[in-house]
This record gives sequence, C-alpha cells and structure tokens, in this order.
Amino acid sequence: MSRISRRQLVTRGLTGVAGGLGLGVAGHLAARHGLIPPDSGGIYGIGETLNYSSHRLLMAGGSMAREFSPSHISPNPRINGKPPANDTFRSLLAGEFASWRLSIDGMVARPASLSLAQLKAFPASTQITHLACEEGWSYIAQWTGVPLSYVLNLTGVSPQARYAVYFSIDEGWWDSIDMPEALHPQTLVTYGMNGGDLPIGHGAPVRLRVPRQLGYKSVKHLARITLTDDLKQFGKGLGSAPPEFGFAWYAGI
Ligand SMILES: Nc1nc2c(c(=O)[nH]1)N[C@H]1C(S)=C(S)[C@@H](COP(=O)(O)O)O[C@H]1N2
Ligand SMILES: [Mo]
Repeated sequence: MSRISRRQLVTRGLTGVAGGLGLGVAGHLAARHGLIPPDSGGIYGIGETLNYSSHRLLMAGGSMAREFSPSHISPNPRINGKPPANDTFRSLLAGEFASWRLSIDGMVARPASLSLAQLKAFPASTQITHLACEEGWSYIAQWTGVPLSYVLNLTGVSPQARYAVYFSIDEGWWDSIDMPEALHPQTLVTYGMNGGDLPIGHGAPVRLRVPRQLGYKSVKHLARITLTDDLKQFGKGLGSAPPEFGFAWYAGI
C-alpha cells in the first residue's frame, strides 16, 4: 500500500485503486492524502469519498467554473429561501447595513472585522457564472465582490488551516469549503449582482459565491468566516448543515 504514490493515485484514480486493491486500501490512501470529506461516515460515504477525491486529484483544485457573456444573464433569477427572520437582520437592514461586519477569525494571523465599505474599497472582481440549485433549476448572473483569497491574504492563513467555515446571519445556514476552494480565484465575497447591490432575496448585504459547487454552498447574508483544521467541532461534525439533511458536503459540479 505504501508504495502507491500521490502521482499513481492521480493516474489511476482512487476508484482504480479501490477496484484493484480493495476499498480498505483505497480508504487508507484517501485518508493519508487528506481526501476524505467530513460527511463520509454515512451510507453514501464511499461514493462521497470517491467523488471528492477524484475532483481534487484530477483537477488539483485549479479548474475554473465556466464564465458567460452578458447576453447569457438570466432575466428572472429565481430566489430560494427567505431572508433571515431575526432581529439582528431586521436592525441591520433598517440601518442599510452600515453596522454590518464580516468577522474573520480562527486559524488566521490577524483576525478582522470588515465593513461593507471596506470590502468595496478592495480591488473588485466580477464574474458571470451559473448558480445551480440541487432542486434542478438554475440561472446565470453577474456577481461582483472581492475574491475570498484576497481577504484571506490580508488576514494571513495559518499553515494548519484546512477549511473555511462560514455562517449566515440566518442561524441554520452555515457551510464550509476546503482551502483549495477557499483560495480559488472564483470564490467571491459578493456584494453586487447584475450591476447593482446584492438584492435582499439573493443574500444582502454579502453572500459567498462558490461557483464550482451547487447553489447551497453559496450561503446568503454572510456574517462570519472562521478557518479551522477540524470540522468535528461544528454542528453535527459533518462539515456543514446540508449533510445533516442528506445532501453532500462536497457539491462540486
Ligand atoms: N442564508 C441562506 N443561504 C442560502 C439559502 C437560504 O435559504 N438561506 N438557500 C441556498 C440554496 S438551496 C440555493 S440553491 C441558493 C439560491 O440562491 P438564490 O436565492 O440567489 O437563487 O442559495 C443558497 N444559500
Ligand atoms: Mo438549492
């Protein structure tokens, strides 16, 4: 088993290793190379591990989500879910988000608390990408914001950090991504949509856009991002809220 290198894993894939040597061996290899997703314990465990590990090995975290031209922007983007029904959100909204802050903490060198004005003063990035809901509908929109990698370079990332966990003002909504996804150039701390401010329904004042994964990873009404090396301490330890309801933690498209 120890003679299988990462390079051989890339050429044969974990599926190939599993087929040739058995799932037990494949599991050990996946664990050693950090390729086990946090929700791998359940009935879909093996499938989730093969899916996540093959994406990470084959694309090494670097593939790009397709970007579209302005003529592809959907005229009536659908809204999924309701704005947070709590006092925190109501009072932030009443103050036009002037007192909203994005907290960044955990395994960073310099924790930060950023206002909307501060985010907007950073170099902006714009993308026209597809948001696909697991329910089967989708739309294309233009998104404007700051790459998460830019913000994390400001705060400094501890070498031990393995995941970015992010939380909505809406308390049930939280998720996480691995560091290749967090530092990917298209992962965007998004405050603008289709040329204007991000509408309430689409996640004002700020949502995280993760265009290489299904829509539920793009958490709306962002409040906090924390870097960690251990997802077990959050919720039921499955990496995010969706796996608690039967959806995959890794939702790569
Ligand atoms: N806070 C919060 N984030 C959320 C949701 C939500 O209801 N609340 N819905 C998720 C789901 S399932 C999808 S498909 C997308 C939908 O984004 P949209 O409302 O811009 O279409 O947002 C995701 N992020
Ligand atoms: Mo969704």
